Amino acid sequence: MTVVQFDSHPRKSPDNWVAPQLAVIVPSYNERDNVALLYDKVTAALGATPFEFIVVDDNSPDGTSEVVRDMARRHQNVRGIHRLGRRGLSSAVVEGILASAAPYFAVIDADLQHDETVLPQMLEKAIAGDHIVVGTRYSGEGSVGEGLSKAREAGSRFATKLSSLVTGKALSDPMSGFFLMRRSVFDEIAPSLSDDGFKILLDIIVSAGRSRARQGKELRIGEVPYTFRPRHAGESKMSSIVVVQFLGLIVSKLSGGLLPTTFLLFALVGGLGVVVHMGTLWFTHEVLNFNFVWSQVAATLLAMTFNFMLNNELTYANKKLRGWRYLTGMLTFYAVCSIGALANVSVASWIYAYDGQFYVAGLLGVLMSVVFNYSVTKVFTWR
Ligand SMILES: Nc1nc2c(ncn2[C@@H]2O[C@H](COP(=O)(O)OP(=O)(O)O)[C@@H](O)[C@H]2O)c(=O)[nH]1
Ligand SMILES: [Mg+2]
Repeated sequence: MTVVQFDSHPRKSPDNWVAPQLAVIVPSYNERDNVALLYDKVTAALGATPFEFIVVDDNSPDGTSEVVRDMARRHQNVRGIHRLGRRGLSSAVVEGILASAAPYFAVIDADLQHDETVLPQMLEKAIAGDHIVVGTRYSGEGSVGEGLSKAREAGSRFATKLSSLVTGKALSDPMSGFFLMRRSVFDEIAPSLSDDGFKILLDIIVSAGRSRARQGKELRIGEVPYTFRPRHAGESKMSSIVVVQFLGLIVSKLSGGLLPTTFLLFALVGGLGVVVHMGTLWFTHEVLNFNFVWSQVAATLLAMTFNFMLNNELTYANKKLRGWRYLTGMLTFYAVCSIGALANVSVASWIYAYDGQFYVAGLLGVLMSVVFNYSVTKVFTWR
């Protein structure tokens, strides 16, 4: 009988296995030159605390996942989650947390902007009773340091004010991407987190606050200041699109989650589409002297195309269609919007016959088609 040789270096039985106390979750996109360095720094910072290191990479073109696999061959506490066909910071973080096993987890950026040496202090605070411990860039000794440009610093302060509005807590840095928390608290709220966007902490604080309030308990949040560093290698993925998505998240949370962020962005894009439509109509009809029907056709086509492209970039940035699917997506979008327009006209006429006020009927018709277009394209276009 032949014995199958799996490996030239047979594995030892895991007698010396120590369960991790902390899971370090690292979302990454094009961070090839940062992840290994971060691992070494975290290892040094955590000393004897057993931890697992989970990198969630969205198929970075620079090959971050290969680097992570190589690290995992050399260190038993490293694992990579390699996601295909998906993009997005929040969903990456959620997936990494759910794949971990430790009773506490920390989320830290791969680019070395967050100071890993405060991790033990954050863990101590969580063990002592805080539900969430936030690494903060502003209060106490922490400062923005050299990490943010002036414009981003101002934007960040404004966002901080806005967020205290939705969280109802005076936190110094709710925009932080650096935090540590108890896994059990996260599990309570995981299903209610929105998986699009860049600002997962804000979402967690709002959801955990509500969940604990329902149980008549308080959410205890601790803060540990640190100096924000400049990014090590590579580029930032933060963009103006992220800012608009963030404002969408704020309004969505103010509505108690009733209006999803994607719906708000979809409606915003629709509003801009009306402007494009009226502009084109004016230009083709008044300037080019097309007859009204052709002007209206041109305006409708242009506005739908504009809406499709903008929704693909902004509303569904995490599910962006490309290549062949971009074309089929555009066709389904046209089809759905045409039915939406019919629904709009019939609902509006029906209400008009009943109520007789043109603006009430007109607005309800528009609302009807926005809700229709949103719900149907969510299923058929951006699946
Ligand atoms: N998995 C994943 N990670 C991301 C994505 N976008 C950003 N990241 C990671 O999230 C962290 C923060 O992003 P960064 O671009 O540095 O944002 P900034 O610090 O606000 O400029 C970094 O570790 C990025 O690699 C994404 O779409 N998917
Ligand atoms: Mg960064």
